[in-house]
Amino acid sequence: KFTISKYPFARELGLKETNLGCFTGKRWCGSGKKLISLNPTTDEPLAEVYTTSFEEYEESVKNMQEAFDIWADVPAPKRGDIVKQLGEAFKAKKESLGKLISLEMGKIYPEGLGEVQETIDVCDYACGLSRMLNGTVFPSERENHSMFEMWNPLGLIGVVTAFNFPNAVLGWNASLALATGNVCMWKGASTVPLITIASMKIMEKVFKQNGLPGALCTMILGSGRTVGEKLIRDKRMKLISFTGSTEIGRHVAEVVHTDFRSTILECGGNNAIVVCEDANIKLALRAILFAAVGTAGQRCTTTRRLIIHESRFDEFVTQMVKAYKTIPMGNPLDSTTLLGPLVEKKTLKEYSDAIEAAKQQGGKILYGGHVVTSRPGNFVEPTIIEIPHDAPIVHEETFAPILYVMKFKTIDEAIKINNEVPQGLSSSMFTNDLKNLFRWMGPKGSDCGLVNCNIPTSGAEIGGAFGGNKETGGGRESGSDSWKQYCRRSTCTINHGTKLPLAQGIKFGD
Ligand code: UN1
Repeated sequence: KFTISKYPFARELGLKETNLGCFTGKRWCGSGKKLISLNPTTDEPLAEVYTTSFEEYEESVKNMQEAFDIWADVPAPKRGDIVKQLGEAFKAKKESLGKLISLEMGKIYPEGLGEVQETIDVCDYACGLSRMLNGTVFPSERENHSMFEMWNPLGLIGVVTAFNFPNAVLGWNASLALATGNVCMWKGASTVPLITIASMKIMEKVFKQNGLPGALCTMILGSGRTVGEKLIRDKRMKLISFTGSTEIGRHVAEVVHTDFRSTILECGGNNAIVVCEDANIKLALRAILFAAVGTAGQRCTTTRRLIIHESRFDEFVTQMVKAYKTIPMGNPLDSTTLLGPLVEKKTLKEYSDAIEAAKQQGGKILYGGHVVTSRPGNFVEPTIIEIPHDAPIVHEETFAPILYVMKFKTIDEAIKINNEVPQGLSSSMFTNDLKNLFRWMGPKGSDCGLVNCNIPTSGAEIGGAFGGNKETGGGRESGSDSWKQYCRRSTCTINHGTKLPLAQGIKFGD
């Protein structure tokens, strides 16, 4: 009754009709509840997966402790070389994994490939970084004293990823965590267990080939508050990196911060594009199509609000509606498709509820607004709604291709609208005017973690720090100095003299 075996790429990735959903570092098992992976395009069951039990969780943590003992002593550049090999292993499976992502999650194949490329790139980045985990040397105010900073690994780290980037977000976290000397436990989303298992198998092989413990990265699966809750509550996990809803992110923050452990939170976004009077409309249109419709509106970075200068509004919106009419919807594995399905059935209701709320709050549907019932799968029409900027629904994140459009008169008004939502992930302004641009990027500008100009809100590169402010959670992943979050910082002061001068010149019993 399961269809997974008919896909050669899934067989190549070692997937079967029945799969084990726990890798303890030493063995594959799964004596927890059974999950069924569904094809979001056809509703067909792809395969069954046995999730992780509490005993298997415990066994995995023990193996991680042993693995950390070995791994922390491996010189950083050697760790970097292993991470580089992970990147190469993902590269070798890029096409098959890209297809699997498309099949199980529903994003179109070019985006599936792009996601694996993100993992490959960040592994490369982390390898380079492994020779640059530099601490600073400070001049000591005391004679014959040296002072510097060291960055040591935290130890065991929990990484909880979402369905929408089932491979890349693991890539961002595992690459940096491993390069800095940590070991990870990965919990993938329960809607995409096959991608999680396939990715874990790729990494397992690299560890094995290098004679390293498999528990450098373990993997658990579970739905509801089962092993995931155990993971976030586990004091042995020094850092929890969580990607998902603001609601669960808040719970993670409460649990983890109570123990003074750390978090990297990447929660909801409510990203806006501001189209200025002088904007290059052609460019803006293309960017918005990618960012609002791409991944069926299921990126944290998806454009959800469009703030257009009143003088360009009618012209721009007319062109948008025209473009929306031509978006090919269908099987994400077909090369002509641009809009695939939503990940699961329950999101269809979230989509229609949001449309209903928008209508009640003064929204006018300019395009779309319906769940597609003429075919199986979780398809919805890409939707444009003209609505006041302060309608409550506009301030919520609905994980679907719904774009709210609104007008502005002055740049400061546009920035105010951009900043008035509780989330703060990504933002972009289309302008060629330096005055607008520097206002946008300056102290009174966009309050988001990603502040762009003339590009989409989505599709960030791995080299910069990725993450957002306010209810987005404040964490930063991937590039820049994000690696520091996976380390404990030690300020080290050494007296290499024979006297004991005290700081601030204090005399104490001299
Ligand atoms: C996410 O949606 O959780 O910037 C991650 C982007 C991608 C990553 C998105 N590079 O859209």
